[in-house]
Amino acid sequence: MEERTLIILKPDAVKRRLIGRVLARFEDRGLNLIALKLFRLSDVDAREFYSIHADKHFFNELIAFITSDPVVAGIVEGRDAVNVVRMMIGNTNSPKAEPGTVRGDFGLGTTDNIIHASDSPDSFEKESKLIFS
Ligand code: FUP
Repeated sequence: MEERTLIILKPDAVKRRLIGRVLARFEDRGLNLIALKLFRLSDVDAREFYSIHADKHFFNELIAFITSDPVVAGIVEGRDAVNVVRMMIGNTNSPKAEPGTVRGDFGLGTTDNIIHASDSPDSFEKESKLIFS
């Protein structure tokens, strides 16, 4: 099924100059980038974006990290895009991510794990409204 999903290349990916290499993986996989922007996430938007994690012990660290430097947000379209992209990015905790996944090849930690991707079509709808409104 043709689907869309949202990706965010986090500040660690941008700082380490990995934008092109990470985006190329999705293009190589036959997915299409239909929107792309480089910007700095505001504190307010970051808190809204991660509001589901507001009561978690790592929330403040996560907000500080994601707002620390620019990010690149994109919308990726293709067959089963939500699941395909989630499989391609790998485990949240980079040291546990399989080699061949984005986090398994480039990620250093759990907060600094290179990339976000929507975990469901519903999440995509909410996230893309916030990021690309
Ligand atoms: P994911 O969907 O793989 O991005 O992971 P989660 O929704 O479980 O986590 C959301 C964000 O919280 C991830 F970017 C990683 C971050 N996180 C931490 O910073 N510390 C933790 O202990 C767990 C998650």
